[in-house]
Amino acid sequence: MKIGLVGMPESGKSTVFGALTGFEVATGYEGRSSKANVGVVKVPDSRVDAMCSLYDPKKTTYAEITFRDLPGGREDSLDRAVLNAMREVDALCQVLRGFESASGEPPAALDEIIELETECILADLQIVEDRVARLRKDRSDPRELELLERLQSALEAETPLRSIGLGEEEIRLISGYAFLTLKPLLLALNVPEDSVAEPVPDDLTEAAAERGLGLVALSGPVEMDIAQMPEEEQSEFLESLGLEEPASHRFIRAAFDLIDLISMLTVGPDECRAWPVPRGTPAPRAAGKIHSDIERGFIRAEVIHWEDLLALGSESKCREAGKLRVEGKDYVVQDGDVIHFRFNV
Ligand SMILES: Nc1nc2c(ncn2[C@@H]2O[C@H](COP(=O)(O)OP(=O)(O)OP(=O)(O)O)[C@@H](O)[C@H]2O)c(=O)[nH]1
Ligand SMILES: [Mg+2]
Repeated sequence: MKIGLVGMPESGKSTVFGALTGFEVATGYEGRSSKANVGVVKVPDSRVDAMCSLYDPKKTTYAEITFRDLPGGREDSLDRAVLNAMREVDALCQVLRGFESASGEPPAALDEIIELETECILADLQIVEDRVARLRKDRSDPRELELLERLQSALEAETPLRSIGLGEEEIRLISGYAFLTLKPLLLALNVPEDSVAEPVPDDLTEAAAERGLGLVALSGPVEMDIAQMPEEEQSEFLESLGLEEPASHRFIRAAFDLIDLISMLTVGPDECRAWPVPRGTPAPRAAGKIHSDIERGFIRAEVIHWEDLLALGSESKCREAGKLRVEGKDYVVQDGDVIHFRFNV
């Protein structure tokens, strides 16, 4: 799953990318190359940590997501190459400049939200108009034409496609177009280091709520410092700020939630691990994430909710207490399920 960091030039995308990945990346003028940075990030998960406290496993594996730091484009707008790179990712995070720019411009995050939205709407509209014109001419697919005409009126009314309540089947039908305004979007306000503890301005909270978008505030440079501290120092530093965890952790989890994945857990003395699976996945297909043999020979899934396992302390205690469920092939895996799959080889 790939998530693209997008936004206006100099909004701090590369700085935020560095904070998330711990990579040293070029920022500012040096970062202005056309090459995109790519990095894999572990999704912090307190459920995995809790399982590790029970099993003390040799190995711990978290879910992962891939971030791409996309270039910002021209001085004041996004060019076509950037828009095309945005089409290739599964979800978008828009980094908003919350600090005064090098040339002394005050932050204008609300304008940035509206500008990116407008550019994405125009880009999608162009695709829809071209396709509608073609379908009207050759009359090959009346069903698609009808749907695209609906999309066209929404876009003409400046509504992003993610807000018009498309059904699953409709989304499948148009998936090939990779519409930008249909991609899940998360807003990340990159605030100055001295205002990390301040609340997000009301106009931004409202703009996010109106659009049904998530909004996380973080300071790229502060998060980068935290990411590079030794662990003990990290918790002391966070405590001194009155924070329980780095903002980057909240941001990564919010980004993970964007792509509609849930996590099932596997546990044992060898490994405790989170496995991302799409919401709604039946048990055998989820088992196939671990190994195709387990899917093929699937017999049953033994399922404990991670909180029950943590509270009771062992699988046998859960079994005694009736907290271990035996589920068949129609069972739909739930977020936080600890699962043992039984299978024939
Ligand atoms: N004061 C301050 N400066 C920041 C902050 N975040 C980034 N900067 C600076 O702003 C400039 C732009 O940051 P980048 O991370 O390169 O921004 P970008 O969005 O990747 O820029 P482009 O890729 O050129 O579009 C750099 O000089 C950063 O050091 C911040 O939170 N506070
Ligand atoms: Mg950059």
